[in-house]
Amino acid sequence: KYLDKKQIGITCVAFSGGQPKGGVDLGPEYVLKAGLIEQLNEMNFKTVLTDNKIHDYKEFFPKSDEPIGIIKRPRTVGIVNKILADQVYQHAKLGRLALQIGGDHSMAIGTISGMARAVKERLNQDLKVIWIDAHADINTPQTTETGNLHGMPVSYLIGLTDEKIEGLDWIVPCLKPENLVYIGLRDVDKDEKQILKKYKIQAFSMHDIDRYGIGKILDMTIEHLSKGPYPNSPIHLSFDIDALDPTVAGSTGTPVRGGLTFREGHYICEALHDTGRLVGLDMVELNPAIGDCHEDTITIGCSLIRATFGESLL
Ligand code: Z70
Ligand code: MN
Ligand code: MN
Ligand code: MN
Repeated sequence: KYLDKKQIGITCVAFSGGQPKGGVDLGPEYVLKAGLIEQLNEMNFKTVLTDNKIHDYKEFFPKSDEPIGIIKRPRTVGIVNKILADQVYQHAKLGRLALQIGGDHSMAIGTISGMARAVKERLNQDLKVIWIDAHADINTPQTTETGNLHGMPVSYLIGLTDEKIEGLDWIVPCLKPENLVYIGLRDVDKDEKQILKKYKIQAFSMHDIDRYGIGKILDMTIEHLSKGPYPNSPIHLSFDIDALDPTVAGSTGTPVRGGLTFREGHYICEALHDTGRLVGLDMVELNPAIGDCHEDTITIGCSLIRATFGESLL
């Protein structure tokens, strides 16, 4: 009965401009082809697909986009995320859950900006974010070694840089360091480690998961995000599929050994569903052009999405 009323606004972000590898823009197409919308409808969700299509945002791309310093495609990544923020905001302000399928992780600049804006407007509360990833994606334009913006979205969301870069200058910091928790980290750059320490960001590495087990890690995560004046404030889950072990989901641009198992990944989604606080989900970095197991990776992406929206095991 409760699920009857639930609507999911789905935005398909066929975008790869935040990193150099082709194929991550095919993620949404493959996820839809695998039957995700039918599966969500089967769970009694009404689904609304943004602009009724898989969006490549190419009509908004600038004619030229030379690097600025080391930063690659700043204007393209900037404009796509500006549009995406509005799309997510439109769903969220109507009370829909927001699901974004990627696409590279630079898209979280838009998804979280849009969701945070809606939560501020509707509830006057700050959005909380759980970031599942092998990487911290918190480089600044000053610390990045690659210039790839999918390694920097968190620094833009928190507002770690004052430098105004053309295309990215619209971004309004919307995430407080204390409202962010990482799970799954194992490939963090040296400067990123300094940033995590400096801002006292709650980060659970694979080592922590080995030590405490995923159950306790989720207890600690939810406890951390229940501090402050609004213990029940909305949570956005940004899930980079490379958090999973490459033997589980290898079709992704930057696989890193020693990741989450199938069950650990699903447990995270199930436990967050059980909080009743989830408002948004990004499922990103699915790259069907990489590896020989893209069907598994896509199937697991769909399964993680269903788990997040409450598919029960019993
Ligand atoms: C590195 C960078 C990254 C994903 C690679 C890697 C970041 N820290 N993120 N793959 N998904 O380029 O900043
Ligand atoms: Mn990522
Ligand atoms: Mn990653
Ligand atoms: Mn590195």
